[in-house]
Amino acid sequence: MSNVNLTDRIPNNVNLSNDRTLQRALEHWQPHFLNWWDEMGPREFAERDVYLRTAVGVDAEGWASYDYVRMPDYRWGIFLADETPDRRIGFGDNFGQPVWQQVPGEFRSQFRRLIVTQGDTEPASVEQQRALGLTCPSLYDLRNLFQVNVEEGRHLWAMVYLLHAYFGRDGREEAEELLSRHSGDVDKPRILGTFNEPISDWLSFFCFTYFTDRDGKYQLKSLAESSFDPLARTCRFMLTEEAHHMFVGETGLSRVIRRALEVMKELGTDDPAAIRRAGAIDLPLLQRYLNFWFSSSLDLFGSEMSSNAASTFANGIKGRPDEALYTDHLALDEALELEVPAGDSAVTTEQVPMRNAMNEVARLSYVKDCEMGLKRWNMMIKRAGHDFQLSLPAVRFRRAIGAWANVPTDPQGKRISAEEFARGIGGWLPSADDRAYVQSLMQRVVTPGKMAAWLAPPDRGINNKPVEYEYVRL
Ligand code: BYC
Ligand code: FE
Ligand code: FE
Repeated sequence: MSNVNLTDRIPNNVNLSNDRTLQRALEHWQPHFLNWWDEMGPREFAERDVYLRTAVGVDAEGWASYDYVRMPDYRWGIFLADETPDRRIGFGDNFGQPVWQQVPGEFRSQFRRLIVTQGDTEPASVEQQRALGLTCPSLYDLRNLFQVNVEEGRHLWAMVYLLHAYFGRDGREEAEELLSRHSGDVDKPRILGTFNEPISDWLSFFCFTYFTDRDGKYQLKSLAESSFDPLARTCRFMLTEEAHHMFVGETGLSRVIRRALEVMKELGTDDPAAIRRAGAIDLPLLQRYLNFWFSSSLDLFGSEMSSNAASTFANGIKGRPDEALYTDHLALDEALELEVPAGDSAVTTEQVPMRNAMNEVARLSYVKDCEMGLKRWNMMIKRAGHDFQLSLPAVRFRRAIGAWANVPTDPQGKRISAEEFARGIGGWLPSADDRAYVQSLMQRVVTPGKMAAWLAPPDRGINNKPVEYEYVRL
C-alpha cells in the first residue's frame, strides 16, 4: 500500500514531501493551474457548494470521499495505482524485462509527446464544457458536469506530475504550455481535433462523454500497459475515475431516448416535428449528433498505418488496450487486413504489418465498446414498439485522419462523389436547424429533482442520495 498524504498542499501518494525540489516546482505550477481554472473553467459557479467525490487514495474500496466542495477548493491530487511487484514489460522488443522507473533517454521525446498529448486533452475538455452549467437540465446533471470537470483537472495534474518529475526543464515548460493552449483558439489550439470542437449544448456533452471520454478510456488502457511504470500506474488510476464520465454519457443519452419514447407514446406519432413541438429530441436528430461525435472521436486514434504506433509498440512505450488479451506480445509476424480507398471510387485491401496497425487495433476495440450502448438503446426503442434503429456510421465516414481522410463516403461507408457528399452531409450531421432547436431546449432547471422536458430523470441519484438531493447549492 502506498503512503497517502492528504494534508500536503498537493495531496499525493508519491511521497512528494521527500523530494523538495519537485514539490516546490509543482507548488509553483499550482497557482497557474488555479488561475487557469478561474479563467477557463466553470467560473460562474466558483462560489457554489457542489456535492463532489474527491480521490483520496487508490484502494479499490475506499478511494473516494463525497462532500460539498467549492470547485476552486477541490483537492486536486496526484495518485498512482499501487506498484505491481516485479512487474515486467508486457509487449514489444523488450518483452519480459523489468519495467522502467525512469524514462530511458532514447525514448524521452516519444514519451514526452504522448504525455503532453494526453495532458492536453484534459484541460481542453474543461474549456469546451465551461458554459454548460448555465443551461443545466437539472441539479443532478449540473453536479455530474462539475464532477467530470474537476476530474479532468486532476487528470491534467496526473500528466503534469510526470512531466515535472521525469522530464526536467522541458517537462516544466510543457506543463506551462498545457495551460496556454486553449480549445478552439485560432493561434494556440489544443493538439487533437475533437478537443477544439465547441460543446455548446448538453446533447453534445452527452455524446462527448459517451464517445470522446471513451477514447480516453482506450488511450489510457494503452498507456496503462507502458513499460514506464509511473505512467502505467497513473493511467491505471485515472481509469477508475474515467468510468463515471462514460456513465454520464451513456445514461445521459439513454435518458434523452427514454424521454423521446415517452413523448412518442403520448402523441402516438414518431413525426419529428410533433416531437419537437412537445419539447423532446427526435431520434433522427440524435442520430445526426451521434454521427458527428463518433466520426470525430475515431480520428483520435491516429492513422490506421502509423510508424509512430509501430515504434511506440516496439519500444514498449504504448501497448494495446488490454494487452493481456493477446497471446503474441511481439506482434512481429502478424498483419492486419485493412480496407483502403483505391482510385476515385474503389476500395482495396492492404496487409499492414501488425505493429504499424496498432492504432487500428485500438480503434476496433473502441468501436466494439461504442456499439454496446447502441444495442441497449435499440432494445429500448424496439420494446417501445418502434422500427427506428440508431446506428454508428461506418468508420470511413467523415474522417479527417488516416486512410479515409477526406474521402467522401455516405454514413454506410459507400464511396460517393464529392458532389453527392456535399448534398448529403447536411442530412447526416446536425443541421443549423437541429442545433438551433437543441439550443432552444437549453433552459436552466435548478429545482432539486426537476428535469428539463427533453430529458427523463435518472434511475437513481449519486452515492445513494435521492435524485431530488440538492447536488449543487445555488
Ligand atoms: N487530431 O501516426 P499518426 C482523453 C497527428 S482522450 C489532430 O497518425 P499516432 C479525454 C499526430 O499527433 C485520449 N492531430 O498517429 C477525453 C501526429 O502528429 P505529429 C487522449 C492528430 O502518433 C475526453 C500525426 O497526426 N490521449 O483522455 O500514432 C475528455 C500523425 O500521427 C490526430 C491520447 O491521445 C487528431 N485526431 O497517434 C478528457 C494518448 N490524430 O506528432 C480527456 C496519447 C493524429 O506528427 N496520444 N494526429 O505532429 C497518442 O497516443 C497519439 O498521439 C495519437 C496519435 C493516438 C493521438
Ligand atoms: Fe480524463
Ligand atoms: Fe474523462
